[in-house]
Amino acid sequence: MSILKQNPLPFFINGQYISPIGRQTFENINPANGSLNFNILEGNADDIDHAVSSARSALTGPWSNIDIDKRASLLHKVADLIDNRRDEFLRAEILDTGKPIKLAGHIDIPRGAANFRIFADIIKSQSDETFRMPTPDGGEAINLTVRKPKGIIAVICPWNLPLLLMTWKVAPALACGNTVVVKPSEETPATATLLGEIMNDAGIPPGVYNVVHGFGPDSAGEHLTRHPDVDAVTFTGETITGASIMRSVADDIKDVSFELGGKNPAIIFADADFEQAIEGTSRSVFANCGQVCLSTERVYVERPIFDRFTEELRKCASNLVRGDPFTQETSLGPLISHTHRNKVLSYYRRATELGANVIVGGGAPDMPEPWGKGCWIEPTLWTGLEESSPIVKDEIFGPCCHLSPFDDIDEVIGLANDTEYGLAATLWTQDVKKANQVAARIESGITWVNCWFLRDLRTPFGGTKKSGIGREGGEYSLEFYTELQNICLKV
Ligand code: NAD
Ligand code: 6OD
Repeated sequence: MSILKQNPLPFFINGQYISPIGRQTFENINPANGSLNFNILEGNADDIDHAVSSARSALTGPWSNIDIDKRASLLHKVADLIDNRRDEFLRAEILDTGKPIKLAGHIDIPRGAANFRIFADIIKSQSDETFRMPTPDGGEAINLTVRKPKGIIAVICPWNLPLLLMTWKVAPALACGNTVVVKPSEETPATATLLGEIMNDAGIPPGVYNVVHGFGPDSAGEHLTRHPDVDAVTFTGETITGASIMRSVADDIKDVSFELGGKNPAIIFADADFEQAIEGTSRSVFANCGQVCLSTERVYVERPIFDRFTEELRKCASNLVRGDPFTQETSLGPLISHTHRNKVLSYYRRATELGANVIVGGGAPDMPEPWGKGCWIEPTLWTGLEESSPIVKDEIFGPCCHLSPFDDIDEVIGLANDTEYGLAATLWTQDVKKANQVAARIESGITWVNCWFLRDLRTPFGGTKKSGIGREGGEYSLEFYTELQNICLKV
């Protein structure tokens, strides 16, 4: 029987699925049709303690005895096993999120496996640094700078790209010799749970990878970040949650890596390849129903092409196909939950109250059965709002954006940067010199030119301002997942 059929959904601790007696449970629904996916066990402080002590035993025991070559080959095995069970992971991710199979099959699951391969290869290519220096007595000393595992890493994950974003933290953590306790989002527990079986089948020692379910405040998430034996916390989620986690770790001075929210601008210059700019902007606004931290929510279009661009983007929104996430034709899934839909709809209503021109959408569609109880929403475009309006300032995390015209470069750079976030930006122009000059002045962790969501896994990823702390990706992940030690040998 698949572990995902176990009711309630268990934790994975010390290499075993466990269901402690007396825990509360909570429900998780399929956002496409509102049906019950799972009852899930909610972890308490004892469960976190159990997971952390298992992680500590593995860290100081079997995992520390496995050399880098063997570690890397185990991680390759994990990747291969995810590939072998691709359809199971795909189904689990789609039931949890409602995202279209075209997207999950192309991005989420393959990238989840690829994360293990890339970090396995990176760790094998690392070497320690040495610095020779003279000593006062005429001799010599050798400084050996080595990377050591940081210890037990708490991995707190969001629901929008569950496997992809979790493995992007778990893979480098394990590659560097750490052990992890993962707290998946309460909305998307499935793939993290399934990964436990893969870890066992790959031969990863018990306790290296642990999963405890639950919520954030006063639940598994907060117990984990506050646990005194956790060495560092890597978190992807909302900025306000990041602030709260920062307070939780303050007393123990734990290291944090934060990937937080965004309010990402796209700038469309009149000299852009129009078709490409429309296609790319449409994807960046509507992919994953706008629930990507890198989604575009503010579009600035050079005035001569503003009306035409707005009209073509409207057509793209109108052509999106809602429906069964398991069919290839579906291009727009539901939002993750009714709670999130209520939040997005409150922004839709606010936009109208503030006098926005609603170019398309603005509400929730009537869906035919069996989708009637799902969390569906209309893709929505607005124009005409003040830059200071909450629609233009707040991260909405839905399939929507506001479009404004601009007249010159300094003006649009000012508008793009006028946000408390700084995660991503997208420029569309055929003038390479202009692209280069504008990109350098944009305050964001990543700026795409004539593309979107294209990222070599070896590159650094992260945000400026309230979009995050630190960079993860490729060798940059080693900064967070290892502790540098300098050993000075007088020879
Ligand atoms: P969220 O902050 O609500 O929750 C994320 C995780 O944190 C969940 O597992 C939740 O249970 C846990 N959590 C909540 N409060 C906690 C607390 N006090 N202590 C410990 N854990 C706690 O985020 P979400 O709604 O799941 O995800 C959407 C958000 O994530 C958006 O803001 C989006 O921009 C952001 N995001 C950012 C990136 C990035 O790379 N920058 C990537 C994906 C998502
Ligand atoms: O896959 C990636 O490169 C990445 N950083 C994805 C982030 C998605 C945020 O929602």
